[in-house]
Amino acid sequence: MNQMTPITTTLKDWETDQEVRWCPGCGDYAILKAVQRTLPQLGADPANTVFISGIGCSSRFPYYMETYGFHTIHGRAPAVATGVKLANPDLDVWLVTGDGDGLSIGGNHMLHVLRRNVNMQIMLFNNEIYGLTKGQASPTSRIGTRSPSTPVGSFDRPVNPCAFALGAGARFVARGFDVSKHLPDVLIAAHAHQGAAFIEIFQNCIVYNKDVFDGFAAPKGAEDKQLWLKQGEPMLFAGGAQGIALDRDGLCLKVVDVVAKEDGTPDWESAGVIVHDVTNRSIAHMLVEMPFGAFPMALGVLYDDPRPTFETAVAEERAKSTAGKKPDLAKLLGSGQTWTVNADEGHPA
Ligand SMILES: Cc1ncc(C[n+]2csc(CCOP(=O)(O)OP(=O)(O)O)c2C)c(N)n1
Ligand code: SF4
Ligand SMILES: [Mg+2]
Repeated sequence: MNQMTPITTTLKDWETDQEVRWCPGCGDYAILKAVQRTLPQLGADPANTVFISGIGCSSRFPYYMETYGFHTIHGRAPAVATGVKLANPDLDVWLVTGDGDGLSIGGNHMLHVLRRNVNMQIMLFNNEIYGLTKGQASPTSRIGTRSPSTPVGSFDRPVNPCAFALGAGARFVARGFDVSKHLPDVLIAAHAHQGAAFIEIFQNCIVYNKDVFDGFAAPKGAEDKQLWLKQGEPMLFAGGAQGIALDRDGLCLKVVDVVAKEDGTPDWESAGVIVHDVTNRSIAHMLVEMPFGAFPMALGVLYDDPRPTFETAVAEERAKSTAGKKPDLAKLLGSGQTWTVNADEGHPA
């Protein structure tokens, strides 16, 4: 995020008159609404906000936000967004990408925006498929996914977006899903973070990969399947009947049962349940790798530990290298290997 003077807007101020081209029932609609609901809470100013995307259904997002936007080229949103942020560090930059755009053709660009720690919010809509091009398997498609490009089922190992982000050096990693009521809180935390804030948003592609996240996203039984992490709070789920503890011998996480105290509150301390510390990078690595099924899905802010941003370092470097010097364009152009073309003698051989 940037330092803004908060202004008052409503959800309506962020809506456009553009015809929305997503399929009816697509999870992208819910994410769009969550963002339009969150920006007024942040005091965001449309005149100072820009959404930058690549190519894909998800990347149509900037058209539907009543603010500045740039629908760039496939996989290159991180490069363009880096340029925008460097040109005007006061802009509040949001990057929108998909699992194909951000982790297939744009994987390399994603790596660099994260390791450089350019100050922006990065929303990766993960539907585990290439939606726009009619449902080919993507780098996040799970093994066995049948698609036009994998007719007998995908057999290459999928990438875990949050593990990728941590591995690339991201200092903020979070997860949410399209229809979750907690998504605005995740976006607010991302915006508060100074630096590249990576948010994986599970998104239902109702046409080409329907309901693949139902295992944890379906309302029925959600309490048992979702672990919403909160700074300073024990990692409890299933209504407090289960929690996440550290297996100190195996150096890994484990699910433990939690018994209730006499007053009905969960006795999580006795069960060894861990308290969430967003600055603990080792635990963050374990949380993003927790296999869903044996574990609940870890959601919310998994990791948040800021470091100096790229644009601050660039500005400092510029100030240092130009300190005490007066810019002189003519001198610069006349320096080094230069020669004079004499009209009488013609062009030098
Ligand atoms: C250079 C280039 N290669 C390939 C394409 C075709 N293409 C467009 S979108 C896309 C994949 C998008 O997938 P994803 O980022 O997951 O977005 P979704 O549609 O699922 O939201 C591909 C391969 C392209 N537009 N440009
Ligand atoms: S193809 Fe899938 S991701 Fe694209 S708009 Fe339709 S439902 Fe949404
Ligand atoms: Mg996709």
